[in-house]
Amino acid sequence: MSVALIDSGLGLLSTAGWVRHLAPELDLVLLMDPEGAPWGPRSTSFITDRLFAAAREAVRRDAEAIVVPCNTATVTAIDVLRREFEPEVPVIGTVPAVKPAAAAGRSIAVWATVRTTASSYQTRLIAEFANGKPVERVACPGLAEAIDHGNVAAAAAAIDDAAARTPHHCDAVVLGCTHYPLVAPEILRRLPAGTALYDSAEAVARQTLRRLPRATDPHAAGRVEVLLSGREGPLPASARAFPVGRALAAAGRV
Ligand code: DGN
Repeated sequence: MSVALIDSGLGLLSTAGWVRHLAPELDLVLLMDPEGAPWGPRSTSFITDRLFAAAREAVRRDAEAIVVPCNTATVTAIDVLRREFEPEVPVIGTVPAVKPAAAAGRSIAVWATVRTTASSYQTRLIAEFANGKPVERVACPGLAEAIDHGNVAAAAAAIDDAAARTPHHCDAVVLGCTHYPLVAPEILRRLPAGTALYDSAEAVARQTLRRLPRATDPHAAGRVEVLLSGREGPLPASARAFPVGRALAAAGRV
């Protein structure tokens, strides 16, 4: 059985890594959009069009579930995507992990793209789960692109900038862009000792497995395929800087 994961770029890796870890029998199609990335600063119609193009391609290739490991795309267009593809194909989105951070009683800052930071979706999420506690919203312009391009200096500068705008009383940073867990060690190094990071990758992977339309064959050996703006692979070289990128590349020989 095949599951499609859609993001503008490398942000999908952490969720794909979790899906593979939990269910190595699944085939994965990783759909990235280097021609349209980054999605963070784009318009609603642009993001919706790119997301739909990728989802249609995934269904054409017989994907039986569509995962959107991208907060930006989820807060922008998950409802219209669901209306188009469900119930035939389940659609699983990603939102910042405010709920578990709030449940742990933390003082929270959410780091995310400009679009996610400004979204009413995030406002509703905070209202629903933060138990009335204030949540700081810290936009991180340029960080997802720097990660996609393997630009270590630009990523470090974007992290420094976001850390400087994160109030000291926050003892949890929710990584509300799926690219950011890839540089979690660098982020932690720039935050006060004891700060906890939260992300959604494992929860989204587990939710994906719960929503699969049928049982998997536990003896199958899942393959990993890559599509870049609709064309077949390879996995971008910058992905191999991360352990999860190397593991997925080995699984798919991509
Ligand atoms: N990975 C995306 C997210 O979770 O919001 C951001 C992608 C981008 O293109 N900026």
